[in-house]
Amino acid sequence: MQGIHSLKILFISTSVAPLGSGIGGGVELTILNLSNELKKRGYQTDILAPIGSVLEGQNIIRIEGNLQPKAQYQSRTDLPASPDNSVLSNMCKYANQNQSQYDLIVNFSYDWLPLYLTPSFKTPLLHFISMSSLNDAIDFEIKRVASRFPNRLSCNTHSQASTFPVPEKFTVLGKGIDLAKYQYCENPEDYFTWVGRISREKGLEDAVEAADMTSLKLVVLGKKEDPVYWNEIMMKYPHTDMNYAGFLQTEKMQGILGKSRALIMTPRWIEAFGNVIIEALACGVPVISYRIGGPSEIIEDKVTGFLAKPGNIPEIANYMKMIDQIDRNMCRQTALKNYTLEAWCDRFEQWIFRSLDKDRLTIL
Ligand code: HBI
Repeated sequence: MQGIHSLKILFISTSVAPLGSGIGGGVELTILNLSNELKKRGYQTDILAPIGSVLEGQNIIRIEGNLQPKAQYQSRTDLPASPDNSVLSNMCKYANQNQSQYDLIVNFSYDWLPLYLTPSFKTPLLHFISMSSLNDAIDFEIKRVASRFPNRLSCNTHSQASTFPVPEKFTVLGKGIDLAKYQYCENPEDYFTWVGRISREKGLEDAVEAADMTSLKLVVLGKKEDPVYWNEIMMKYPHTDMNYAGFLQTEKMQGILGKSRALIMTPRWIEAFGNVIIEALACGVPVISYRIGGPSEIIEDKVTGFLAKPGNIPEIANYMKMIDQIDRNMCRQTALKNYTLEAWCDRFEQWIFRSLDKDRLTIL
């Protein structure tokens, strides 16, 4: 669907790290891919992001200030956090002061403040919610936005939406990637991969335990966001056949991921989506994960991978031994059918048009 209105959109990026650092996780790829596809359709996109952000080919407006504490490390009852000279509040202030230059603003940060400020914007402020429910104060603001501004909330999957008090108020967008960037690999080498931010909620230790049980090789890719956690795993599994390949940009990352026998994904939280799952499928790589959150909606059990009972590591290990049963070409075909950038951006456009029409109606 072509962008009929070819609007001017301001993105508010995640506020926990500069874009391109890898600590912004899936949202970095989400913003890059959406912005690229929207520009192809005639839109203009500006991206508000912390100083130090780098995102190829994008128009970034760099904002100074102290980074936001990560929501996944806070407790459910923590009050909204705001450091002094907060980069998030500086981004919100910039957006508010310059809102008349834009047709709409889309917030990608998972925080209380932009949600709370929604009514104070004349230009419609929409929210892409990047994670499952983590905090009561944020949930409350999501509920308030949902009741006053229909169609202002989107997220990745139905299982992510169902973690919030108003699941029916979310537009579920799924995800898409630029499949041309992922090379299909028919004959893998003899190793498995784990790809993600190395932090406790991503559950690397389960995949290492499964590799240890099966004596199968595991290659780990991703930012060492929590070095203490990494060292704990190294101490606990000194003899496991695993190696760390670093945090790599897409081209190099998919070169290693694509040659693996399978991606092992072992989240300890309700993964909102799991970009890396569709990146794996795009390369023909099956995925072994837990039957919870995004993986349970994306992986077709026994067709594009296997789904184990959450936390059941022996089941993960067993599936690693059975992985050759999965047809790698079927994995690639699934990515081509369900996860193209074009289809995802169509859904994003439908969401913003629905929201804008609604707003025009409320203003009229
Ligand atoms: N935490 N407070 C906060 N705000 C964010 O925008 C945020 C986060 N934690 C993780 C995160 N964003 C990104 O890794 C998302 O891709 C999940």
